[in-house]
Amino acid sequence: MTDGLWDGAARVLRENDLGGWTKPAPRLYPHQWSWDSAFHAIGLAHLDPGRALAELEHLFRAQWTDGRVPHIVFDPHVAGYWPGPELWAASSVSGAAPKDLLTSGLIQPPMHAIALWRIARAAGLTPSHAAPGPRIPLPSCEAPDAPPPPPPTASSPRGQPLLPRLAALYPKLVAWHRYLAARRDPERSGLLTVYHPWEGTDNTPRWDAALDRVRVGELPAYARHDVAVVGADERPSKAEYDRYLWLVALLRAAAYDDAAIARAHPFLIKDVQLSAIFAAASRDLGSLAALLDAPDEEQAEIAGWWHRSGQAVQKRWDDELELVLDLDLRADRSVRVVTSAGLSALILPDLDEELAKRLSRRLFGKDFAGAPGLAHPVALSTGAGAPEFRPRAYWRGPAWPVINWLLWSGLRERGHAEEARRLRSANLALLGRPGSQFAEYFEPYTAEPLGSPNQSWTAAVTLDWLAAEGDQMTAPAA
Ligand code: 9WN
Repeated sequence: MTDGLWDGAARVLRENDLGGWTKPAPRLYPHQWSWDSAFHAIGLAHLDPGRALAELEHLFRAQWTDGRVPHIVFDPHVAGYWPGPELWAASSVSGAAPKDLLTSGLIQPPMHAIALWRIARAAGLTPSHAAPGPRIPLPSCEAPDAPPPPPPTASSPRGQPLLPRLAALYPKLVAWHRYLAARRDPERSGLLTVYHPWEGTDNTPRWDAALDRVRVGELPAYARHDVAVVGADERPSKAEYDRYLWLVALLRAAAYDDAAIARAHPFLIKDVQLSAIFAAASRDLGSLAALLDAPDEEQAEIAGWWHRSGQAVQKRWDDELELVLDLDLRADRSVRVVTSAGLSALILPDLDEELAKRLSRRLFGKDFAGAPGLAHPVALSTGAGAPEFRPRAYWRGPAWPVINWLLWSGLRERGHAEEARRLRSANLALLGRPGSQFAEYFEPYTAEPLGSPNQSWTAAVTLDWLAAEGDQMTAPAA
């Protein structure tokens, strides 16, 4: 069964491979998405570290000169996808967007350094391996405005040794984290701000109250691609979609300028999950910096990011809900909604052990993996007891394997081995059921696969779970 699951997951990544990058899903998502690609790289690292690196190289070719990594890099060969590049008009409104590539103007969580560090480890580029070798000169860490390198071909750069390629990517990651630390946190609070639901877990109820306050202006008529591919009951409503589009119109009118957005945008939320991922990714960026012998000041700057965000996320702890909570800047109010984002502090590198234990109990408690009646004890995206809970609706209840992977990685890294084993086993049992099809998300009581089948990041985390050592799988449910 394990071999079949491994082969199936590898096949999904192969079939969604477009030659150096991977589309998230065969029909629903035909372009390159930012945090998806980082997860793809985590899975691909087990199959071919060079190909995993190519995934990130392709994405970072579309990095803006201000350091931001766009949440979508559009494939110009795809017709009929909406909303496409014309909605964003990125390069016509912003001088920071690349001129030769089509991108969105939003971001997604910075999983990339986590992926790159895992590639380095999978390729055997550990510090002990790197230390005796020649010092790799680091390119400048300024935001990149040099012309992009040529696309990969059979012999170049994928055939090249990995360390120089990793060294070439590293400064782009530093520029990306610098963008996040400065522009997405002008207050230097350690908490990063999102401007739009599409900057991570789209339709989560965490955004409901802030979206309710958005007054939608004149919008051109539109026909959605998503509801032509997936059932409308699983996707955002028309009222929500109108608000998404209106927020894009405002961001476009602000030319995606962070200072202008901070002054006037109606949707500004300090996102704990984004900030926790930033902290964990900055720790891994620090490991890469040490591997590459980056200057001391830069290593200190990187360490400062993960300490600051790690502390800030822990301060968002709410004793009553036993979760960390987002902060709605416009309403000056905590977002008191029970979702898996509230558990994301589990991935913080310097999480207080007492808090870790409480979060772990919460994860396995009645709102999440311990909810009565679940087909498999996996973490739900929205708490089963929350008024917003809807077991079939996108981020409003279904179980998402990638989010489970994130929580699992946190448990594992802090040495909560038994809990990590339980979560991994439950997820692999769900993914190993006949007909699971590496779905984007799952109805948690029936295990019905929902969203897109053959979702690349689901396949990628399956590979990583299967490759994880020291754990025994339980048999899949009949
Ligand atoms: C919009 C690709 C992306 C993920 C997001 C997920 C969903 C897109 C959509 O799919 O978002 O960006 O059309 O709903 O919410 O996390 O990156 O898999």
